[in-house]
Amino acid sequence: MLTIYSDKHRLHHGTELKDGVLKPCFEMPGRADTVLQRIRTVGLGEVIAPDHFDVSAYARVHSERYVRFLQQAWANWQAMGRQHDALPLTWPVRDMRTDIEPIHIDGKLGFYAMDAGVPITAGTWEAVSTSADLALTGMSRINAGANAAFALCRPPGHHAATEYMGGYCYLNNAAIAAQGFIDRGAKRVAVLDVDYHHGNGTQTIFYDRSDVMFISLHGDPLHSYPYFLGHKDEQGRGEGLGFNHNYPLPHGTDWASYQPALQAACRQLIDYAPDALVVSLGVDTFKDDPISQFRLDNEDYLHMGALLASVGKPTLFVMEGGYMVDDIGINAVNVLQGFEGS
Ligand code: 6XA
Ligand code: ZN
Repeated sequence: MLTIYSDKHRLHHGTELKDGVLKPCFEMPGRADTVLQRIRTVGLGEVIAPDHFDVSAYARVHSERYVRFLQQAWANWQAMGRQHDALPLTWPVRDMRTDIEPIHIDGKLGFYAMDAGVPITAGTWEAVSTSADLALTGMSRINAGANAAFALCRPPGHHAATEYMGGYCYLNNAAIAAQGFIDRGAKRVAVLDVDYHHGNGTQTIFYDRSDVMFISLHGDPLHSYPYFLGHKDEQGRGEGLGFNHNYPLPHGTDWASYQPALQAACRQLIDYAPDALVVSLGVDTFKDDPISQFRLDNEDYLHMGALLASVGKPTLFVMEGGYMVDDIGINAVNVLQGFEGS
């Protein structure tokens, strides 16, 4: 399988507020390096650099002012004489105004963020825009006839919505790619999110639409991040009603209980008959993941790949979460090999 990769992900490496302490993000450069190394070890296929896309491709799913904010945030932060990573501290919660964008950078950061897990550093924009370009390049290869491709995106994207970042995500790579398929003539596209965390950003972006179906299997938001979205009764709205499907699953979910949910999701995908499938591929469902609570094991990811192949559609895999244990390389590549081998 073709992989799209760039070293530019290394330009983004920041700190997050976790357990009340400012720490290096779990979302770190070594993740992509480990996955790439595994791709080379098993000889998965060609690894290519991304094409360059205009920011207007990102603004198909994000607002223009949000994209501009991401581009300018580090400069605005530095202009205040600050050296450390930019992080939000104040948010517009219930009953506060969201119709007026603040001018102060601290106001802007809160306005455009859902949490304090999205540091902005000197290299963040270059890394996140390149990450989106990886997904767009994979989309464009599939559009030109490839059956599958893997965009080794870092930073990830599925928590980022039209106008906010969160959970290590800035631009929603999977959503940008899904929209790219539509913009090139696809009638229907599906996004299946198998990351441990609900893809709140992707869900929100497509919630009112029937041309992009969103399905997510994830830790129940009653107990797991992002907490405020991802319940079963979220089924879409207006035109989009019936085109959003959530499978919240309990702590400790292993393959025996994960597999039936994935099978049901695959049946929904087959019924929908999309022109292309985008898989938000997080492997933080692994039993030893440091921040998640499922119990999938190495070989389960091979079965996952085979099940995804049974949908029978051109498939773009987009890397999401999965944290720093050596197995993230094995697990991500097992999905891709399982997909190809079936
Ligand atoms: C809170 C946890 C962020 C989860 C990120 C993730 N800082 N999303 O893996 O898929
Ligand atoms: Zn995750």
